[in-house]
Amino acid sequence: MNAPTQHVPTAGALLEQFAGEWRSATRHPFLDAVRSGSLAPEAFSTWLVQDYLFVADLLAFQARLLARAPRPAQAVLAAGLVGLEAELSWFEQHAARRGLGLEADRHTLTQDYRDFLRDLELAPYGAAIVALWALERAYLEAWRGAAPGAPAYAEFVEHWTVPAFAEYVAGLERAADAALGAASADEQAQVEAAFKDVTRLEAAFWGIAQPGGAGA
Ligand code: HMH
Repeated sequence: MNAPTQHVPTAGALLEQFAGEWRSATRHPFLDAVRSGSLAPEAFSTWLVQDYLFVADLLAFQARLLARAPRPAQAVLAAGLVGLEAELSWFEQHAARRGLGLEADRHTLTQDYRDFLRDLELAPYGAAIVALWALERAYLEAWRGAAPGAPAYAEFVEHWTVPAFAEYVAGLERAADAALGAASADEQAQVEAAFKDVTRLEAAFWGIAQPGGAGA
């Protein structure tokens, strides 16, 4: 009856614990320029090609994560994989329409993100599912902040803010919370490190089309 409330870590608590980092991951001059229309089309194209390469790497990461996920998390991860494959097709259609080639080399930042996802395959499942949730949630919040977007970019902003995407992110959060509830202190530390790494990588990625390449 008088037992102390046990502290169960949640994914949502990380957003407050690392509020400054989260802000950097979800607000950026690139997104402001998408909203206002001041973004040069070439800069958007550069970013778009690198994001396509990122999504291809994310698909590989998520396929391996699904293979080691606990039974209750399989549905959201499997649906997410189908969604990522469709997302690649969507990028390919838009690239064709813009006359863009997608066979570009990876930018240093895209390669860094790929290496991070590779390393997560050796980390505890909890750290990996929290990282996946965090990177999808950051993307959703970032694009919500750019809504509705200047006419040239509005269809992209809409695509990345649809309710189905928000529901997917909520499903990932449930899977992340389930993993956190069972995490040891050591795993919890790895979760926090992975979360912070995601915020750093997301923040840098928005600057990928800047002259000089934002941290490249
Ligand atoms: C950089 N983060 C980045 N790109 C994306 N497409 C997502 C997250 C969401 O899939």
